[in-house]
Amino acid sequence: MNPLYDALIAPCAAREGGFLLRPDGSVLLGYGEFVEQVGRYANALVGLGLEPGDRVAMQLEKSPEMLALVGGCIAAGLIFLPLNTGYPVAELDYFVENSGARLFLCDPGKRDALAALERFARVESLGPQGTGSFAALAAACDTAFAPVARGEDDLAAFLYTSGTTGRSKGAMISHRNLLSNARVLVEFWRFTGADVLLHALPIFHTHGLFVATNVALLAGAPMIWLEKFEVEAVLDALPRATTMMGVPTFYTRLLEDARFGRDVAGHMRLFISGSAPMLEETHRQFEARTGERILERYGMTETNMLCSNPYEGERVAGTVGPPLPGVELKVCDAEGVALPDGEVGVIEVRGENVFHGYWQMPEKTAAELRSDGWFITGDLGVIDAQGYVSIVGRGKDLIISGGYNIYPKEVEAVLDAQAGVLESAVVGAPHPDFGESPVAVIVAAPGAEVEIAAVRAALGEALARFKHPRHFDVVEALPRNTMGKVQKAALRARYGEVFKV
Ligand code: MLC
Ligand code: AMP
Repeated sequence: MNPLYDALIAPCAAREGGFLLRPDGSVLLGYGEFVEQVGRYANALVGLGLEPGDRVAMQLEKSPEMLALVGGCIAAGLIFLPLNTGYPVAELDYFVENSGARLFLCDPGKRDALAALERFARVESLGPQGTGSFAALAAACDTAFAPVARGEDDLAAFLYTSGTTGRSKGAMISHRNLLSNARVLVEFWRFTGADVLLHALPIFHTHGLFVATNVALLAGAPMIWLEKFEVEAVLDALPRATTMMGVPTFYTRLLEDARFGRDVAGHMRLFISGSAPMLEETHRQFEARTGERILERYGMTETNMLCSNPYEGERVAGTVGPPLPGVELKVCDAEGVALPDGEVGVIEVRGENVFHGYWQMPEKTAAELRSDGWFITGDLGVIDAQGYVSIVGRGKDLIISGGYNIYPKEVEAVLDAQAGVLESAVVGAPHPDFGESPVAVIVAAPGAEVEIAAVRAALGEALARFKHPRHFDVVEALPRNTMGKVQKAALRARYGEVFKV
């Protein structure tokens, strides 16, 4: 038994036609080719001496090859660790070292620049169309591979997620976590082999990899495979799709294009949004323009999907719907005691979907995952009389930009280390395209001058581009309360309009 292989990959061998399609409907990768590629990659991974439970880190452009590599890891009983393509080497260092990965795979063009990672792991490259050193190894391998036996609670993936304090944490995700959630979603959202899913999300995160790809594989639904979200390509592909998943920025960008309307979208069975809050106004505009109601759902790296507006019942803008089948959810006080409906509190969740803790961080795990299985999400929510959940804020100090999470602490640490900076505070401000974007508020050291150009350059070395503040301000002092704590709410109010168009 290998739960994910048996449910997601093995059935592909009996499927006809294309698994990944180009926007014009032609086949990019057939189901049969996918299974063969998975087999080859699994043989190559084993050939490198990797053993069940070993970690394989990868920073790869979105490609059929990367999907097959994930499949190869599953088949070989390895734990895969996909990494955002925007991370510079300074961030990659940490992930590869912390995870104890034995193998790191990168794009062939980045191989030399990432040689420093050889301190921690073997480094191989994998590019499109059979390029890269790993592809060469795999080309010499057999396509037949007997999947390594795994139990439901064996780990399948680590996804790194930042925290309010300190470094990123590796969320340990098991076969059961992924499969139970995929099964629920296929049924809840009525996915079948007759669907064609438009896939324009990155595949290094929960949304694009687990929600979209696992659902498509389980349902036997092909995917129109776009390397990234681009309005032009999406408009091109929509007529051949039945469903699409996206972050709110996808939908606001589509609405900005006058060509987007009933003609291109009216035939769609389902549009799903998540990863960040969608404005009620966007829901309304979308319905007025297309006649379709976006189905909004709520999830997290640590838990996969938690809540969803209904497929058939009322989809209520501004809510994320009731908890999904199999997910227990309560809105609590700080001690985890459930509050009455209608009161705002911290959302806690429990179920087969909830992860196994943070890799080698027992204290952080204990602080967020209670011993009775309840996970403290850090999101603030309220449940209405119909059982619909609304996310009304975040207890955690998190900014979500275009569906990517940014923890201010990480950015502040880089800012504080710059010459002439005494201290800094980073807050999110509403942004018309990304939903939210970070603003850096900097206090100069006495007598010093802060050079914003130098600060930007330092950010470029240290952090992925999407985490960079898009507005900087140098001030005399940060607002503080009587306890000396920086009043971020006051800063959010002060900078609330900086990105308004
Ligand atoms: C790219 N950039 C971003 C950005 N994405 N900056 C801030 N926020 C983002 N999300 C940078 C680029 O590096 C570029 O830098 C500049 O912004 C403009 O790029 P762009 O061409 O406008 O961006 P684009 O490449 O089109 O990307 C925007 C996007 C993309 C929204 C299409 O970010 C995206 O696909 N987001 C989806 C994220 C996602 O899948 N999240 C799911 C997480 S799982 P420069 O140097 O040119 O200025 C999760 C759980 C759950 O949250 O519930 O699902
Ligand atoms: P991540 O850690 O990247 O998985 O991001 C998870 C976080 O995204 C959640 O804790 C929420 O704060 C947020 N999120 C996801 N979906 C929604 C949604 N539909 N509405 C509001 N916030 C969301």
